[in-house]
Amino acid sequence: MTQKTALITGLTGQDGSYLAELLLEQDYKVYGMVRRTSTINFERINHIQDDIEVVQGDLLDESSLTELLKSTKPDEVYNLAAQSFVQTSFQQAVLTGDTTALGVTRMLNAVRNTNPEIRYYQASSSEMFGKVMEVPQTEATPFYPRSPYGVAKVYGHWMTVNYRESYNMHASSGILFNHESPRRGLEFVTRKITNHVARIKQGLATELRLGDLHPQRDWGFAGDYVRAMWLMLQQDTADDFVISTGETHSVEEFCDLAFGHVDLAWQDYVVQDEAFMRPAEVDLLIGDCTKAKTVLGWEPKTTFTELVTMMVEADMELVARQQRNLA
Ligand code: NDP
Ligand code: GDR
Repeated sequence: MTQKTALITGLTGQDGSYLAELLLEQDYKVYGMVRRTSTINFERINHIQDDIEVVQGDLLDESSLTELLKSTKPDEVYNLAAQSFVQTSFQQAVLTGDTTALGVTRMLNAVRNTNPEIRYYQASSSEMFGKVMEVPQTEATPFYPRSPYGVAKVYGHWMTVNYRESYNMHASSGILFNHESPRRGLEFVTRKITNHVARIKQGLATELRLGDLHPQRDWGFAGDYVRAMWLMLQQDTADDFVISTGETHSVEEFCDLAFGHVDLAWQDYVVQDEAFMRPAEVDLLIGDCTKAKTVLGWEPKTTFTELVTMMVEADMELVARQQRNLA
């Protein structure tokens, strides 16, 4: 069998690193696109850097994408790159639109103009459901985004559907609910909590400042979710799939479990801070992934408790290691 080639955008992000690992396990030739930065930011991919080929490109520059597709000749493109932080999207709405929305069109154009046979994965999001129109959310639930990020993702989703229908491209959209891991960025609420739990437990911090504790999210493990991305591109027909756990928990519940894991009470440390409140909030997300279970044979493996425990323990180790290195 000939070796398959994949191009991942957003390689340096949480999902890019897990997806690259999965594709290497499947014996793919993996190219990972990174944008030019003044300092190299390969923390999440250091351990696999020798096995993948890092190539330069930027979602803001279509010709860079076209050139990359010509030189790497992928069978599959996973478009994970985005301005992905919801809070920042309120302050940088235009940049978020340019990257997270128009970036999708640039990549779809590059695929179409280079080799329309390439299978394409678009990283869509449960944030598109926003002010939810039904509970739980499925592929048929209407969208009602609540942030510039959510609006940008709706655009990217529909462009993916449109290129599939207009040009017969194998373009799939994965509507992924929140997925976390020890590699999650420190500004996202789960990692912010687990990292502070570790720092508080080890005497390096005394409080954790958070915004609204009531929002509920359907939180899964990123390592489980990248498998769903890959499965979508192995189907004969491209389609859209909700990927979720079917369980929802509040930010407060996450705090309770994370602090409780190291025998602390969150109420003693969490301080509410207006600075982390959003102009419009997404109060409740819970996904129904029946279609993915039926068609892809995918289901999540990691439970909520396992996820929180894994993240707290990883941060406990990380903080201890950082302290040893400083000593
Ligand atoms: P991260 O924020 O961890 O990673 C985003 C990646 O995009 C980084 O590699 C970043 O590079 C890259 N990037 C940003 N702007 C550009 C640009 N202009 N050109 C090229 N690369 C760029 O996100 P995740 O890994 O968590 O998420 C992956 C994708 O899935 C995103 O599209 C996100 O919106 C979406 N998503 C995520 C969910 C989640 O819960 N994690 C849920 C649903 C959807 P750099 O390192 O240089 O900043
Ligand atoms: P989200 O993730 O917006 O769902 O987007 P995030 O972890 O940022 O927020 C989750 C919920 O927690 C509330 N919250 C706080 N959030 C942050 N970041 N910091 C805080 O201090 C804080 N306090 C309370 C938020 O208001 C929100 O309700 C993530 C991203 O990965 C998107 O890219 C992805 O598409 C969606 O998940 C699905």
